[in-house]
Amino acid sequence: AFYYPEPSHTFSEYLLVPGFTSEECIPDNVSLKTPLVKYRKGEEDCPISLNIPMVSAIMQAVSNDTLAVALAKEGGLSFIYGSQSIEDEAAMVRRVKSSKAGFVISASNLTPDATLADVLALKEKNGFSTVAITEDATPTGKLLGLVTSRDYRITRMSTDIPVREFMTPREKLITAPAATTLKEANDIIWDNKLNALPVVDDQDHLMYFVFRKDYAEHKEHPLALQDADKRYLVGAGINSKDYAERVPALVEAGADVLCIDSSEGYSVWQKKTIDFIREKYGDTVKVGAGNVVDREGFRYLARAGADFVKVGIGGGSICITRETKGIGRGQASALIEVAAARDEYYKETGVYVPICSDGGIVFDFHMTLALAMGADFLMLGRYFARFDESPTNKLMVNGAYVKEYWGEGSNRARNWQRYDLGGKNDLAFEEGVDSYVAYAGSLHDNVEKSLYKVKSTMCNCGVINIPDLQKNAKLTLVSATSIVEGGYHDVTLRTTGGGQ
Ligand code: MZP
Repeated sequence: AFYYPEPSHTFSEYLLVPGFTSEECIPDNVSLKTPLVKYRKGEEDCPISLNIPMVSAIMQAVSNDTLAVALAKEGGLSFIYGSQSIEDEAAMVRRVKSSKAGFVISASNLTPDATLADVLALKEKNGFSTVAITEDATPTGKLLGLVTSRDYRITRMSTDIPVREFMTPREKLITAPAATTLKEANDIIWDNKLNALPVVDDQDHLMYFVFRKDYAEHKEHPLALQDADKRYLVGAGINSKDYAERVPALVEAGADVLCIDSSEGYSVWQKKTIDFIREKYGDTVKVGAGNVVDREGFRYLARAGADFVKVGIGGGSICITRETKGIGRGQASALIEVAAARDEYYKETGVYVPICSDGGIVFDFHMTLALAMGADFLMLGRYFARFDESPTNKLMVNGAYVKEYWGEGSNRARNWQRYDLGGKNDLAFEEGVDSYVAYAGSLHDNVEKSLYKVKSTMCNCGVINIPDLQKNAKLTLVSATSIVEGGYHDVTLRTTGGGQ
């Protein structure tokens, strides 16, 4: 047998050592943009990237269409759970894709006194070409005004002017009713010298924009009046058994990316699944694979054509795989080795295959550690299960609100295909538990707070983007005694609270 020379470690055994913080290292300057799928780094743009490095777990208790829309609004992505019928999963994907993304800047970010410079910063950061300002800061809210690319030119004069000066007043806005064809929209755009035409429903609520540029791109399809690349991004879980039926249904429903959901991904079944997708769709359908915990597992899946690779076995909060089967590896050690394998593979081939750290994130600082250790993005289950938007019941237990959260390998989920090795179905055994997690409120509030902490830590480390964090972070293992030193100690608390 092969024995690893070092014990395997997990996140809480590490700390980041600060780097030099320069003037530019402030949380507002931090970009959390990160690649989701493989690409030739340095030669082409990543075909799908995320604005925040968070995806939600492929689990019944986590990723339905409601959570998917909420997370996509923040710039992340959900993988709709695959342990349901093909029709039901495709319907969830369809519901996410038919939600209107809009281009709305939250009112909390954009007060009437905000200056054009503030809008431009937000426009740049989010990649918007037009900012719509609505009464209640939602895509369907009453439209108050627009700041379009045309206004941008005024910046040559000054960027200190309050934004309302640049907003087209509601009464003067040219809008089109929902039934407008692309041809008609185009005529309105050109006749009025507009950059963008807001299309409104019969109650005058904003539905989407038609851009001048879009017309040029879509003029061959005059009836395809849709705002296409501005829909919410959504992913979907698949398995290595019914992929021949499930994949076409999800692709047809509009899933942007798929992921083979398996507890152990270093297997020929994953390659067969990817082969099927490549044969049928070439590279147009993106698919992640996993989970693996070492270099060999990563290389196998990268060579098999995976668009990203998920890392982690046995570290999930509801997971008992390590206790049941005795397999797995400390999440930090797994991640560090796989990140090195990804970089090695990139040097050899020029192809950067992003990796996702899946499971075991308990505290917000674990997120920063995982990114520093090389993760391109993180998959979280317990974290999202706590929020209003997750699909499970909110209950009062012992005087406190909780949400239900159960593993895909639990009797409740009965997602046996996630663990299937071709054995007898009636001998399936549990690898997950059915549990409660403390209810935590809305996804938006929590994600905003968690990521603010991540950004602050990155500033302490002297970096303002994820690639620089991965390159420059200094990490130290900590002894058991210094972990004690890291919490409060030798004092008696007057109040309870705090925590993450
Ligand atoms: P966590 O964020 O709750 O710690 O972990 C979520 C991850 O645990 C999922 O993305 C998945 O990889 C894994 N998982 C889901 N169900 C089980 C199980 O029942 C499991 N064992 O390990």
